[in-house]
Amino acid sequence: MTCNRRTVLATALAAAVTLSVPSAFAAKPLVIGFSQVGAESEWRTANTVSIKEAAKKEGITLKFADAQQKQENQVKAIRSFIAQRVDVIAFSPVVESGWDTVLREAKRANIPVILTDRAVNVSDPSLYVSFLGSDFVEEGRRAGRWLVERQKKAPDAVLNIVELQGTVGSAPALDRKKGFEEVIAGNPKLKVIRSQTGDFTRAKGKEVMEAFLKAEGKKINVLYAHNDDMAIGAIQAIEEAGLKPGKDILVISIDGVKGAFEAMISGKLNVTVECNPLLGPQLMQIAKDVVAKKPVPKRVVTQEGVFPAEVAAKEFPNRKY
Ligand code: GYE
Repeated sequence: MTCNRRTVLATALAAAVTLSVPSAFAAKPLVIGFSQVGAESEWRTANTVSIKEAAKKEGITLKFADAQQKQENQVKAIRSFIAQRVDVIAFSPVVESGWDTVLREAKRANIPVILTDRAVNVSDPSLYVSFLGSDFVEEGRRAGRWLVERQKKAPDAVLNIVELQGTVGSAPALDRKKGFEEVIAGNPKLKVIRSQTGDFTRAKGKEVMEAFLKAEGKKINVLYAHNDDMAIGAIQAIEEAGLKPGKDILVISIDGVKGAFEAMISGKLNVTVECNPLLGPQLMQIAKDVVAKKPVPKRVVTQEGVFPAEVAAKEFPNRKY
C-alpha cells in the first residue's frame, strides 16, 4: 500500500517537474522554408491551403514564399531559407532543370531538401532527400488511354488533336506530353496537329485555343489540356467560336478540380485525370522524419484515379479540392 502511494506521489512529482520546465528548454518548433510555384491554377490554390493547414496542425513554423512561376524567385527564396538556417527546405520546382548550384549550397549548409509535386533534373540525386508527388507520365498515359478507348466508337474516323501544354520545362508539362504521346503513338488515326503552352492558366488556355481555332477551325476534334484550368479557358474559346465543347470537340484534361467536375456535369468536359494536390500532411510527416533522422523514402507517389463525365455528378460531393 505504502509503496503504491509512494509510486503515485513520485509520478505526480515527476509530472509537476515536467510541467514546470521553463519554455526555453521545451522542444523548438520545426521550421520549414517552402517555396511554392505560384497561384496559377485551382490545383495550386488547393495545394497551398493543404500545406499551410498541415503545418499549422503539426505546430510547424512555415516560412512560405510564392515564386509567381519564376525560377529566379525560387532560387532567391531557397538562398534566404539557407541564410535563416531553417530546419528543412521544401519546394515545388517550377521547371526541372537549373537547380544544381542552389541545391549544393543547401547541402553544404546541411539543410535537407524535400521536393513536393514537381521533380528536378539534377546530376547528383543526394541533393534532395525525398520527392513527394504524382507520376505525371502515368497521368498523360491515362489521358491517352481514355482517348484510345473513345476512338473505338468510330474506329475509321481520324481524330485531329490540339494540345495545350503546361509551363515550358516543367515536369508535369514534359511528362504529361510524353505519357500521352506514348499511348497514342501506335494509332495512326490519332494525330496531334498543334501543340503549344498555355502556362497552366485559364487566361492563356483561352488565348491559345482561340489561336488554334483560328488556324484549324472545324478540323479540330479533340483538345488535350495538361490541366483543368487551361481546359476551362479553352472551353470558353470553343463556345465563343460557336462550337460545342464536349461534343464538337472532345475535351480531356488533368487535375480533377471542382471546376472540372462542374464542366463535366454541364457536358462541356469529357474526362479529367486526377492529380491530387493535398500533399500537406505527407510533406509534414516526411519533414519530421528527416529531422528525427529516420529513414525516408526517396520517392513517394500519390495515388490517383480517372473521372469520366458519366460519373461526375455522383463523384462531385466527394471532391475535396
Ligand atoms: O497540374 C497544374 C498546376 O504541378 C501538378 O501545376 C502540378 C500542376 C497542376 O499549375 O494545375
